[in-house]
Amino acid sequence: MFSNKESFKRLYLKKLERMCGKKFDESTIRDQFQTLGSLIREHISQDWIETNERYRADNEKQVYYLSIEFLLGRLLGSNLLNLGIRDVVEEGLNDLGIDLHQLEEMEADAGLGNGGLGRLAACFLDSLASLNLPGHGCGIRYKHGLFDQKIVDGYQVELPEQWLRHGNVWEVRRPENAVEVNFWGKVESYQEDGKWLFRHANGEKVLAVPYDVPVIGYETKTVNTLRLWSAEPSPYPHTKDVLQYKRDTESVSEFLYPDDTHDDGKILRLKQQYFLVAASIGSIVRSYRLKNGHLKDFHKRVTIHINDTHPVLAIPELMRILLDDEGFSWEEAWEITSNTISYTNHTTLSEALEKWQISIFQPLLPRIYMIVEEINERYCKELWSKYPGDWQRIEQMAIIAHGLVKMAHLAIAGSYSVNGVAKIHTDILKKREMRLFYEAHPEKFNSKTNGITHRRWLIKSNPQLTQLINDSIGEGWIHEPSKLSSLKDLANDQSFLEKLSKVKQTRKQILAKRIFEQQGLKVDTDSIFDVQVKRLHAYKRQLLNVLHIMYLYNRLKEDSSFEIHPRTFIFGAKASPGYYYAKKVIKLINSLAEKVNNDKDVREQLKIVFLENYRVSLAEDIFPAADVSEQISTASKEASGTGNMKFMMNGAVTLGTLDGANVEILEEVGQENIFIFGLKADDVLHYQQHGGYNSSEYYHHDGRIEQVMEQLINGFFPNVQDHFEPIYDSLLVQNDEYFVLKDFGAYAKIQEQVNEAYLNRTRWLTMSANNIAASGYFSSDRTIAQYAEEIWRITNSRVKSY
Ligand code: 26V
Repeated sequence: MFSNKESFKRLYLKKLERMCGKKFDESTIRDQFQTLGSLIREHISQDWIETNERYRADNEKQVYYLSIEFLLGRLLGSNLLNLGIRDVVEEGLNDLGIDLHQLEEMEADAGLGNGGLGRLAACFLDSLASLNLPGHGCGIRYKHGLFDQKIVDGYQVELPEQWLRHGNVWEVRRPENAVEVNFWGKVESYQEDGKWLFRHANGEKVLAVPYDVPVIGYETKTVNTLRLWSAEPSPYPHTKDVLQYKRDTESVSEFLYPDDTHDDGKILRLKQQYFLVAASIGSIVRSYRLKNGHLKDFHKRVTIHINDTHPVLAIPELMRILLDDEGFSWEEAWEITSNTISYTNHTTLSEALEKWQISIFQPLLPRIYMIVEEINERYCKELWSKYPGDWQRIEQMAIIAHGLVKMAHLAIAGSYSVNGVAKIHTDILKKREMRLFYEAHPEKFNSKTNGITHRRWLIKSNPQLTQLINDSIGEGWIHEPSKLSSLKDLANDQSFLEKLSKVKQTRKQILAKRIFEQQGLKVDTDSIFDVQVKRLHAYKRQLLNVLHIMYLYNRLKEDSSFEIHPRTFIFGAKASPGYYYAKKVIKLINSLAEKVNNDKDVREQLKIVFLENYRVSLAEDIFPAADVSEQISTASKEASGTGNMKFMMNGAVTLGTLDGANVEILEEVGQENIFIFGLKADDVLHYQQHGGYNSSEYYHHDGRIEQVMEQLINGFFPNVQDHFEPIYDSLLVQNDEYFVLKDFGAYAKIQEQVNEAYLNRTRWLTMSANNIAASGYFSSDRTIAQYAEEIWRITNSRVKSY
């Protein structure tokens, strides 16, 4: 069908008429997009069926990746790329007068995630399929993804996201595979063959209906599945108020929760977590049973990975099935379960570690709670025999304590592997947050540094750079990203550097055009594009960046001898709707942008852009255009970061603290190709434990800091007088929890070095080339190969390549 453009055109036109019921001349761009999407889905259906048949026939071990978020973005471009049919399609469409880029713009982002955690899950799916590994995603088909952000008068306004408005061309609804999920009700005990058994009775039933999305591997016949569950009313509702029941059930998969909110007490969030788990495990067990009859060897053929603690109820749910439905003893069930589940931790921030009040948990999930209680009791007993008399330690490690169920403790107790997402992150877990658990089960702990799929984040999003790399070192790096290291030999080759510079310039122009179209702002593509895009959070310290820009502004205004290379500071960030402080920082960035961009004294040198509605599809235009990658979190707080890797792969130079994966970026690229500054993780941990930091000293002893701090409250921002007092207070009254003022001096100094390095054009381009050359390690193919070998113990099955 896609072997040559003539046959593609013929089939495309036929499909369009059949699907849309109109002649091509009358079709809209949306019709044309839908037609292309369904044609591709049909095209891969044979491989999809065969992949599933192969997995069934071979009966090899499978991994199921359970995640409350999958931040997929758009799929048309990456599917065309992975299928190797982009050129044929583009040319065929051109003949018909259709611009493929325009069609791509028709696709809504599948924004079923908040940020790093959800995007990591999406990258992992791409790598699993591309490495021909039997791995499937299980998630929730939220009706509304992460909110759309509008900036009105400098403030963030949230609008409900509507990605399903025009349907989703990639999904296949499979009502025949629906699973019933029970909430509320009570536990009944009964006797059978002299044995006491339990069952969940009078539950409120929610029907989980799967929508399957094909996950297409790169240049391979493997097509894996992402199964997204949608909540619907059961056809037999056992209730009088049917309308209310319908609303209640559908609300379970209606909205993605924005993170950074304190979820404690939000019953709907717990419902979502159990819904995902019960539906996924139900369907995994069903298909396993069909094939194998009994579940005795379940853990030998199935491994279930939980992405953070959100799906941790997989542990008691699997126990419930094994005990109540399959009749295993507790010991047998525990042996199977604890050898099936593996767990990744994604944060050390204590406020982000999930805990649920028993008063919420128990009535909603009575049988599951009973099982968690039993797990807790046995776990505490086991600890007691390991640490006799050390009740303080056991109290700290208990799964249930002080009226709370601690989800991370359950995850560690019930899994065979616990991993952090970067070396430094895993070290901090072992040393601090999870020290007692590491002491008790050192064999479970391991580290898997995150990665990103180079297919989306380089080949698809930056075809210009891809072409240059191919022309320079061949195409071997595409299947083996570590081969990007060959570019090192060209990092001092003037003609290569010239071409690299041209690519960057082209990409800056593309972004500049978008900025102009979106916000009517002209930016200078000869200026340094200095970019910070990520969720807005105090620990990520967008504020440090802003205060430094204020300082530059002051210097430029006051000191006529002060010169810098022109800079465009670009921000993109969503703040959680209830996160007061983060929203203030967004307003501050926009207020500063208005001031700076309209000041004719500085606007040649400084420009600030806040890009509205940061999301995957926008990110694909941002990373390729960046010169400087801002990764300035308070050391120890950012578990890994993955944006840092996307920037690096596109030739931006990192300006960062020794935090998360920045540490490994430094190791890979070498210190002459990165700008590192500020407090180290150990310093931060030391201050947190022993005190000794007084932010007001920095305020009083550094004139630059005093000036910018005063400007937050003295009318410098004329229309928003006093609005930034909360920020001022967080830095002074609350003693600057994230060490912004402490790191200010070091940050300003390293920014001077960035400026200087950029002035030496060859030096800068060499740094940029070295970053691309060293980025292969951060391909998620490497990460997934490590998970497959060291945690899941799965291998790639026999497979045909194209
Ligand atoms: C959640 C919450 C909820 C309560 C209030 C504060 C707070 C702060 C952060 C979070 C997010 C936790 C999970 C998460 O998204 N972690 C991110 O995972 C990425 C993939 O591993 C990693 O690159 C990021 O560094 C990490 O923040």
